[in-house]
Amino acid sequence: MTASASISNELDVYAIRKAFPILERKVKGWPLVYLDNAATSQKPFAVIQALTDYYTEFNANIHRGIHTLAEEATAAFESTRDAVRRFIQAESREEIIFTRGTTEGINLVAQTWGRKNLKEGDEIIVSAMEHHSNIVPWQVLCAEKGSVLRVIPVTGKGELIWEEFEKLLTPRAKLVSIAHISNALGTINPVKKIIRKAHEAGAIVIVDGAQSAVHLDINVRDLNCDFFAFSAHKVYGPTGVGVLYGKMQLLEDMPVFQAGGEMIKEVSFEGTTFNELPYKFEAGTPNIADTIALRFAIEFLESIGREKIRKHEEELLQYASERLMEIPGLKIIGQAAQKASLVSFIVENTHPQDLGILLDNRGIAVRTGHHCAQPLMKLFGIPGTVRASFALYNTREEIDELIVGLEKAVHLLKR
Ligand code: 7TS
Repeated sequence: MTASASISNELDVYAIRKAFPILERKVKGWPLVYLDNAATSQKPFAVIQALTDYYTEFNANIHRGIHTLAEEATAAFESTRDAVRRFIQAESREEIIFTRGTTEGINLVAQTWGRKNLKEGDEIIVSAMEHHSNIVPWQVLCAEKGSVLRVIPVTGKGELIWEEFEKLLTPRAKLVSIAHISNALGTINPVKKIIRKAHEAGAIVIVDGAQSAVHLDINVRDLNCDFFAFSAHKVYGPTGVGVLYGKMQLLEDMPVFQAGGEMIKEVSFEGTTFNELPYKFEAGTPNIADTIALRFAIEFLESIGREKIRKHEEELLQYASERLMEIPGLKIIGQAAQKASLVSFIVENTHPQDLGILLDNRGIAVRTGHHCAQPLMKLFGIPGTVRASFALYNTREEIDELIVGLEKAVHLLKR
């Protein structure tokens, strides 16, 4: 590949690729073409090195030790909180709660804010394009509290039906939990507008930012969301750590989530007082190494610049969408006007899984299946799709490889 083939004058994708050691590897004799970034992104060397540095140089438990290693580990851990605050433009570091990921963040809100504030007959609004982790925690809560789950329908293009959303905003609606970007369709939902409308109706809003934190410049203050959850592993960081942002007042009024060490101020058998924010929600020894490494992922993104990345990913999306249409019988599922850089598709008379296996035989990694969005697949009347999702290190040539792989796979399957 040559630098002149770069699709963007601004982002040097070939230089960026060098920061990701895994992109050097071969799969089944072919150079890896990694197009499963919506599931998890690959990690730059700086993130991998941060993990090694922690374990080789200052592994210690945090917050309680007075020795040097404990102080160094605590400082590194807490510096990630500052980096996250900056990354999502929250007002204060106390509003940044470390979790295991988006799923845990949503469950935390359901089990604390939800348990305290919802009662029988109250309504929770989600959309038809949610990931299971933004459906099931609410179903569990509804079963416990007698609350009701309402669903905003989507159009054939994969956009929310705004009038239906407005109709759902009755005085019974207490909470809206919505994906910023659909992992199955790529739709970017108008969350700022949704938040404004929901607030007018007296409901709070949780934004599931699992897919958006990596693609969009997030400003929780501008969005005015009440909660925002995302996972480190989808923003070039490690697995096993995530973030829940919550507005200070809401977090302060919420009961505790898990109980144990760290989240207490003082314990006695007569009664226990709880720690301040954010520690009130961080019981037990956290995932220290991965949290420390998350800062390096954020700094990596910041060093390149969000705008450059957005432009590059947009070009990839446009190029992939155009080229995919060359495949006879291919249909793109999700044609929203505002889309992130992923394409879900089906090809007539072929099964997504067969296509995925044949692509893997050429080193091309895509996701196939229902993408943890079974209700959405049912709505479209399909068992699943093939999903190619792009990251800042993907190239136009890789999309060409995908097209060749698909042409060959379709030819083989239709024979
Ligand atoms: N919400 C959305 C919109 C997601 O895409 C995902 C993960 C989650 C929540 C859950 O995130 P986790 O980090 O807690 O697991 N999405 C995907 C995917 O599309 N393929 O694999 C995981």
